[in-house]
This record gives sequence, C-alpha cells and structure tokens, in this order.
Amino acid sequence: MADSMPMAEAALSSFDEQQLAFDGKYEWLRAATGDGPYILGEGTYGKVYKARNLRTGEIVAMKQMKLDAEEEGVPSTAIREIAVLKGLSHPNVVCLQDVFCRPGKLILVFEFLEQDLKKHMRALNGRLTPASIKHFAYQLCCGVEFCHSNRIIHRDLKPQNLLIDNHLRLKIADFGLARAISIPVPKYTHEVVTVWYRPPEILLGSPLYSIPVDIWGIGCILPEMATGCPLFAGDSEIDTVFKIFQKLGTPTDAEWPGLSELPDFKPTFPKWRAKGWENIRNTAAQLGPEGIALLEQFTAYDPKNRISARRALLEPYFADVDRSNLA
Ligand code: Z3R
Repeated sequence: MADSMPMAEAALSSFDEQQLAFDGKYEWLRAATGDGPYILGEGTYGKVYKARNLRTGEIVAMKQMKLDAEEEGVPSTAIREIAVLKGLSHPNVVCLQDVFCRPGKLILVFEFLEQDLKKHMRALNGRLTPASIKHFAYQLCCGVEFCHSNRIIHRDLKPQNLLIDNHLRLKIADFGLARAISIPVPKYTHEVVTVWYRPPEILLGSPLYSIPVDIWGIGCILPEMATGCPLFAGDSEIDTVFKIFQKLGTPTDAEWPGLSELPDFKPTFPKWRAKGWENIRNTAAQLGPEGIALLEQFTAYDPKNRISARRALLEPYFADVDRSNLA
C-alpha cells in the first residue's frame, strides 16, 4: 500500500512515474540512414536529439545531459537557473518548452528550428549576401539584448548555437546554460570545446568577466558571416590569442588598462600591428564602412569599451534593416 511504502521506494516509484509520463509524451525520431537516433548536434553539455511531442505533433530538439553520477540529484542552482530560462520568451531566443530531471540526468526540450548558422553558411559555400548578414546580425543583437536585459549571459555564442528557420529567422540556443550547468564533464562528450569565439580577457585568464564576453562573440560571428571563414581559428588558447593579436594588433596597457596584470599576459608576447579590416578577406566589401565601424566596437580590446547590444541596435549599420518581417 502506498501509505506504508518505505521512503526510498516511494521516491523511486515517483521518479519512475515521471519517467513514464515523460516517455509517453515524446517520441524519439530515427536517423534517415541506419536505425540510430536522429542527432541534431553534439555540444558542450551533451547531445541534442530530434523528437516529436506526441500530444501536439510538434517536432522538438531534446538536449540530454548526463550529470555527474556522484552528485546527488540535479543541483538546486541549476534548477533555479533553468526555471528562469523557462520563463523567458523572445522571438530571437530558442524557447525552452519542457524540462525533465532525475538523478544523474537532465533533459531540456526546446522548440525545433531547421538548421544552425554553421550548416546554413556551409550550404551557401560561405557566400551570404550583405543584406542577409545584416539581417542575421540584427536578430542576434536583439536576442542578446533581451537576455542581457534579464541579466543572463550566454558565454558560448558561436554559429552552432544560432539556429535558423525556413523563413531565415534567427534564434539563439543555450542562453544561460553556462551558469545553470557548471563545468561540462569531459568524459561525457567527445566534442572539443571551441575557443575561437572566446574574448581576450578570458583567454588571458581574467577571473572576472561579464556581458561584454557575448559582444566579443558577436564581433567574431559577424566577420565570419561576411567571409565564410572563422576569424580566430586557433588550435589552443594561446594560438587563438596570437590569431587575435595578428589581426587586431597586439594590445597595449594604454588601450586596455590592466592588460599587463592579467594572469596569462606575458610582456614577451610578439607585437603585431593591426591589419585593418580592409585587409581581412572581403569583410569591408560585405559589411561596408558602417558595418566595419560597428565591428570595431564589438571587438574593442578593453571590455569596458565594447559596445552594448542595446546601443549596437541603434548604430547606422542597422538603420535600413527591414523590421517588418522580424518577430
Ligand atoms: C536547442 C539547443 C541546441 C540545439 C537546438 C535546440 N537545435 C539544434 S542544436 C539544431 C541543430 C541543427 S537543426 C537544430 S543542425 O542540423 O543544423 N546541426
């Protein structure tokens, strides 16, 4: 009888009931080739599967995360952060529709979009038009502005985290997960964590970083859309730092006060001169002078001098964006 069931057993059956209810709600889709599950992507926190909500028929993206088995349940901080994310709604942020958790396991159910920006750029051989680059950049700034105004930082903006639907609407995935789920456990993912979109303050070991980290990410994604090539594709943290310095020039304490006190800064770093955006592939032709002026503010070395997403939206580069088919 339920009222005489020992506590541990009662808890177990409650978990099993929740698992059964969740399993009855969704159907995992199979890959077109072979009989494995349909994997949309493998990211920092785990795999993303394509599934169907059996009640609504809607396709969803299920992010399944394995948590450290030694930890008891899902940490309360993660639950609080995820509750905040579930309450967020913006046309340029992927909607978190459902959450399922049990000890050692966390599944987040998101709205489904057809492809990510990396795949979209590849499909076009890296040749996006100036108008579509601007349209995507505008939507990216809108989504980032919304999250920053809710005090949520992404920390891992990259083309794989930007999803595009068939109407070329862009939505940001994984906002807020960095704070909700602390360190990804390397044994659970074979994916190499990319450092290409990391800002110099993090690469140089700053223990304090904030909202400007996402602005640097926008500053890497915008020229990547323009040229079809990642801007700072280093194979390690220091290689990425040097790739940044080679293009933007080695920074000085004058333009970035406190630079030489950062833990991983070395006065022996080579001193490169800034190349100028006009000498970096076809960036200038694709973005025009107003785009370059904005790009310079996205990639300011001193995080304090980096433009905010809110101010970026008011920049001349975006003055002619067609806002009628947004949102
Ligand atoms: C939420 C979180 C991560 C992802 C979501 C939703 N959707 C993803 S990744 C996705 C990836 C593709 S399509 C949808 S892909 O086929 O372009 N890699």
